[in-house]
Amino acid sequence: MTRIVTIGSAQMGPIAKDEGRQAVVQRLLTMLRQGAEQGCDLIVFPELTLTTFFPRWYMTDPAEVDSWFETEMPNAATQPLFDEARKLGVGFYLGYAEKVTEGGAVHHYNTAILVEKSGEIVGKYRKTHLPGHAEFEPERPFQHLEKRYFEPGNLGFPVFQAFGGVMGMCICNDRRWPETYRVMGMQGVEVIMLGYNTPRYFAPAPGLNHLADFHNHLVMQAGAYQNGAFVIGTAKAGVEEGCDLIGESCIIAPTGEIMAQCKTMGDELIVATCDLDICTDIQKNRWNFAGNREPAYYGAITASKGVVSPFE
Ligand code: CDT
Repeated sequence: MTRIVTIGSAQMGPIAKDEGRQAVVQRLLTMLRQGAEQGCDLIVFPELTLTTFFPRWYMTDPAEVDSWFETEMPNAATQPLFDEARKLGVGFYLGYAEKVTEGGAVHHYNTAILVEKSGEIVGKYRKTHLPGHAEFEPERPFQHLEKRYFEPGNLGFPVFQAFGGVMGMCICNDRRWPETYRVMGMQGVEVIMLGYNTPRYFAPAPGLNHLADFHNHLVMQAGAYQNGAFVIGTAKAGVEEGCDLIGESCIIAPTGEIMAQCKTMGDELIVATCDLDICTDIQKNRWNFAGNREPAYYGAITASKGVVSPFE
């Protein structure tokens, strides 16, 4: 029996600061329906899909900060997306800002969920590698305050049995870290979904700006090949509230090859037919982790957070 999953990457153009969640959900519904027409089983939406990328603004009023977060999912604004998914039989990955009370304390996470064709939530991931800074930095043309508004995720990198395969998620900056892919690779992941909001201007090292698109694909293609998994990368693209976000959303095969790529900087759906048995072939016959890895020598990866020089 073949394991074919038809997957869409639903890139979004900019979301204005005053664009309400209901209007955004209408845009998502349009692409969900396009996906159904093109035979999609699953559609991947971007990071923080429901609003503009609010961490670019410094806020001190907790109520204002909380206005960007969802306290339940689905909720009134997103219920139509879940209803349409069930009606059409098309699942989705959705990124959003999550406010939750757990263990008697309030937490804020940059979260993604996986929703099956039934409309049920079958997986949740909370962003681990938070980029940016926690305090106002006046020298920046725009802020990137993810370290102020979110805690690092507390779920690790779980994988889920869904859509006939082994599914994993990460979010934006996570894609730059090889550990993200490998921890899922060690669980036999077959499809890694990720949404991103990537400003073309990187304040800490602007000399890298002209390579932003290259680095985007470089890390995702490497992660796909090295773990024998499909990687679906979905951008929020274009000039959003004056901030230029890269696009080039894509669907990458377990060989590392790009199967489909967005051509615009707006709302655009790309689709690829993904044969999950290609993952099995590459995982078993190219890599065979059990036969070839040497974990006794990998301890430095988890022993410390930063570099430990053997020369000091
Ligand atoms: N959203 C997100 O994680 N963006 C980062 C860029 C952060 S620049 C401070 C990324 O890796 O694309």
